[in-house]
Amino acid sequence: MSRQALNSTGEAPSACDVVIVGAGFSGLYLLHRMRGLGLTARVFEAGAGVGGTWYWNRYPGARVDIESQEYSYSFSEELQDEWRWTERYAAQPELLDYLNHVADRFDLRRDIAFETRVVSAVFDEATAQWQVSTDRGEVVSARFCVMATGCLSAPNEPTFPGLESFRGPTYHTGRWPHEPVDFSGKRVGIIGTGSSAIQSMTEIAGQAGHLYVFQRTPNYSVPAHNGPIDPAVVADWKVNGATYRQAARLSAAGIAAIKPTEQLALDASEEERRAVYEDRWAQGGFAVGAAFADISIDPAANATAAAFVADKIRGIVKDPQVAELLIPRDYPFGTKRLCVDTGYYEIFNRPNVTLVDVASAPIEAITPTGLRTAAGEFEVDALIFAIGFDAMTGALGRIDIRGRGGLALKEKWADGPRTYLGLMSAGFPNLFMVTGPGSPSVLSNMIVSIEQHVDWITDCIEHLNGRQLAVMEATAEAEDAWVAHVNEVADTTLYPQASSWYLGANIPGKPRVFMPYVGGVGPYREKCDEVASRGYEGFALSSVAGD
Ligand code: N01
Repeated sequence: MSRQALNSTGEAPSACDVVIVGAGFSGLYLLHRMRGLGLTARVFEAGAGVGGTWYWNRYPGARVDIESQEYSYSFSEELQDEWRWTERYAAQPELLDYLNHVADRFDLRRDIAFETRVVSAVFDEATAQWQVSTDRGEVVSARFCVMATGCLSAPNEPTFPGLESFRGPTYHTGRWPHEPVDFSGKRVGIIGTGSSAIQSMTEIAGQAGHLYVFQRTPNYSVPAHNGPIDPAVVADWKVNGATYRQAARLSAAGIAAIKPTEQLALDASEEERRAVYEDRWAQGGFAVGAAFADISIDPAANATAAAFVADKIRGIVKDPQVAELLIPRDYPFGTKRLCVDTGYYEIFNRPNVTLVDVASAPIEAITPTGLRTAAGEFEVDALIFAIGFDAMTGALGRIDIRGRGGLALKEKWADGPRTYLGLMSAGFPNLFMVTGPGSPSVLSNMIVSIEQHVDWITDCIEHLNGRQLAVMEATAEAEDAWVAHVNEVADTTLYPQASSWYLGANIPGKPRVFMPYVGGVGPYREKCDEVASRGYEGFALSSVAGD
């Protein structure tokens, strides 16, 4: 039976071919591709502007940690030719300018409803339509629904006791205000030492009267060596950009600048190893993480990388006690997302920065004037929560998504996300996810993975339309096999050894399942292409809606 929802005005839902949730890198490109197929599409975006991650994460120091020219769309030659990046690693304002430029250049805004959050998406089996409802009371009926909701878009909300009693301003790095925040002369406390904290405190340390860094788990961080973009790189990309793009698509992490290696750390002598690590450290960014082929799989090899970075920390941080506190010990190198910084460890040599170990003396409460740990009181004027996100499944879980038989995606995923290729979940026909759990996503250059998914989804819809097929759905068998494969590959690596957000370990009660696919961007793409070339093997395609 059809259960048609109504708009808050009492009117029947408006209809379109595709509803897209989110107007970040994924949603914008999807809209462009859907229009290219001649389809009507509506995009719903919670923010007041386009940009997704780069709309929300406006904290000081926010910047990408993949080189700008690689962290940009490749689908349009003209776009690539006309856009000029100014820095090796673009900062948030420039990335947001870029995405606004894309929205204007491809005339995307007219199909985007801003400040509109999708609250539910319900599949009506009788008509094979998704009924998508927003917090503005609108209901839209669409054949396809694509979740372009991002992997790191649902903030981990602070729940510290006494939080509401704090008299000063509080900030979450993932929901930073639009107007500049002035910390001059202020005592600032920051909770967390992940990428967002590391980037922001590097800036804030220079402004605040005093910065207290509340660290529970130290993170490995490597230098970005950021600066104005090298004109030689720009010139090289003009000639070889297409080759680099293709290399990125076939690579492990979707990054052409990281040269693959077959060399094993344990086959190299101590001197050779050090030379390789030094060379990669000097290159900047993630290069160190891929210095040897066995770092992510062999504990002894991994320990050589960990020891190298520990030595670097000891060399930078003058106070030996602080240096030791900053050295990670509880998990293998690179198994929590590596941070890429601009002078992070150096801030601990400043007299106005104090590292507070909240692993040995946990945070007990937030007080009206600061924060109390088991070791004492810390008075601050402002508090920053750099405590991360409910990653990969958080944004999907905040929407009431219901598939066949009214099954809630959240219920289906109660023990961890289950998808086929990270693109669809059985029981949820015509619902696609961009960079969903079970795809390389957060272990890759997101833009390469986003383009791959959007292109695959576009080809798939074209395939269905060309054959008058109404419904497509992952089969339970294909999904089971894929989930098993994702786990199997993860278990060949050291990744599951860290209590990371990749595993959902940062959110109390979240099932511990390694969510991204660690098999590599290139092999994953091959698999997706193979599935498509075999008539979408593992998916059930049907021409009838049917109850
Ligand atoms: O979040 P995180 P993030 N008490 O989860 C701590 C991407 N990103 O926003 O490890 C005390 O990494 C927590 O401690 P612990 C990137 O993929 C990219 O920094 O749970 N501390 C940890 O230190 C990144 O990985 C870019 O013990 C608490 C921190 O908060 C991802 O986003 C820039 C706590 C959270 O770190 C997330 O990064 C920024 C508590 N109750 C982000 N709860 C670039 O591209 C949490 N913590 C450059």
